[in-house]
Parts: sequence; C-alpha cells; structure tokens
Amino acid sequence: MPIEIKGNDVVITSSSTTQTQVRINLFGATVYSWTIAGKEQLWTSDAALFDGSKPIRGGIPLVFPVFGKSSAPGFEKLPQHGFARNSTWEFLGQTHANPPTVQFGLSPDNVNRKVYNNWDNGDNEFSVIYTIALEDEQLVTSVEIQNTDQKEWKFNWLFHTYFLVDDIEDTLINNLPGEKCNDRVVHEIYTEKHPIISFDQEVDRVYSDVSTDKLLQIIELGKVKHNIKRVNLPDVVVWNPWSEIVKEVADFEPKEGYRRMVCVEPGYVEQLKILKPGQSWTASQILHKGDDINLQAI
Ligand code: TA6
Repeated sequence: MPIEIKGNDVVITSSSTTQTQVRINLFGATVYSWTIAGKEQLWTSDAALFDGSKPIRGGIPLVFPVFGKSSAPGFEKLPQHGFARNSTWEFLGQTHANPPTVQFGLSPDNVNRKVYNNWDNGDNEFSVIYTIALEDEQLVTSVEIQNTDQKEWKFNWLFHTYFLVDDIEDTLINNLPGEKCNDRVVHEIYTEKHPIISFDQEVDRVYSDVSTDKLLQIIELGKVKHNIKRVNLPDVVVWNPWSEIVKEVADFEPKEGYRRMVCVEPGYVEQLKILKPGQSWTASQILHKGDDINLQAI
C-alpha cells in the first residue's frame, strides 16, 4: 500500500498516516504534490499540463543538464532548464519499506531525444538515478548522476522547488545575508545586505557558494513553514515572478497564484560541474516541517 502506481503517477503514502503522501508524475519525475497530515506543502499551477507537451508547472521540476539558458559551448542550443523535466522517466521501483523510498531513472535510452540531441553532440552517455523518500514530516529528494561515457562532460543540476505559502508578502527567507547574489532582475552582482529576504516585487536571484551548513527557512508571520537542508548543493535560486511576468506564463494559473508560492531552489548552477568518465556525483534536498527560527551568523 505505501507505493501505488496510478496511470503515470507514483503515489507514496506514509507508513503511519494515509494523509501524508507524495505524488510523482513520470513526466519529468516531477513531484507535484506533498501533503503532511492532509496539508499541501508545494504549489502546483491549476493549469499545469500532465500530457507531456511541456514541463509540469509547480512541485519539484528537475533541472538538468543546464540551468536557464547558457551560451557555454555545447549548451547554447538547449532550451531553458534542459531535458530532465521534458523526459518520461522510468520507475525503478521501491528500494526501502520504511521510510517508503522509490527510485526513477533517466539515461539516453528514455530521454527526450529532441532536446537531448542539443547537448554537446547529442552523444553524452549518462545515467541519473532519482531517489525520493517520504518520512512523517520530511521529504528527501536525492540524485546520483553518473558519467557512463568514455569522455568527460559538464552539467548543472537544480531542484526547482515551488513551496506553497499563504501570502508571499508575509513570507521571509533567512540565512542569506553576506552571500554573493546574481540578481537577474536588476542584472547586478552584489553581496546580500538584507538580514532577511522579503517579497514585494519580482525576485529572480542566484545566491552562489552558500555553505551547506546554512539551513534555509521559509518563515511566514513569525512561524517557520519550511526548512531546506542541502547536501552538495552550493547554490540557491530564489524566484517569485510577481504579477506582470505571470501574465506571460500560459500554464501559471490562477494569475494571482504568485501570491501563494515561492521557489527556493537548491542547485549546482553557478559553475558547470565536470564529470570524468566513470565518475558519479550525488546531492540531496531535505525538506522538513518547521519548528524554531534558526538564525545563523554570517
Ligand atoms: O529558477 C528561476 C527561473 O530560472 C526564472 O528565471 C524563471 O524563468 C523560472 O525559472 C521558471 O522557468 P520556466 O522555464 O519554468 O518558465
């Protein structure tokens, strides 16, 4: 019972309560819902498409092998955020009973070829194993990327996580002051001076080389809503499109939905990671329910 396959969805149910569940669509291996005791934790658009025609808008889209658009050689022709979110992953099955854990796989055998062919010469041999473990108040998403080729290649990885909040204007994110910020709205690079990040307009920032000892917390009206721990993921993207940008995003509904979401995205995106033949790279995002506010010094 903890693992069910329903059409293109894999549903994991907690061993202790049926109200704690995670739903993953094979398209993009996208987690599009995570409930704790019946309460949704992630934001997914009402207009998200599940027919494979475009990436699922919301939840936890997976970004690989490029973040955004890149002019780096071998990456110029790839569409924004690469092909992982545009490919139908293979369900590899359940690997642990408790906490219930499942795995998905992506390789040149099941990748979206049209997009993949634009990465270098369309011949990079790779394997990605994506592992999802559901605990009572915690969701752990982990990735292992292996170079199965005779030559080295490069990549970015990112968990593009959309968190559900009650009101973006009551939402704060802590523990980023002192970090290097590439602000993609004002096109400036600066050191973050604000003791806490707040939202009253479009935000699209990449904080780079943030120590993984730093816990990131999404705080709403003084209460911690989400804790985000990172393993081997030094960069953090913070995104809210606000009211104008959403008008251009057809699958973002309702348009007022920008008030109910914030993306805090752990990744390896500021540099391209080089993987030599036979090498593997692993990383995890650990999301858990809030408790005390934890302010960490710079
Ligand atoms: O991660 C932030 C970001 O790169 C933004 O710049 C914004 O474009 C967002 O991702 C969504 O991208 P998408 O391709 O899903 O519309």
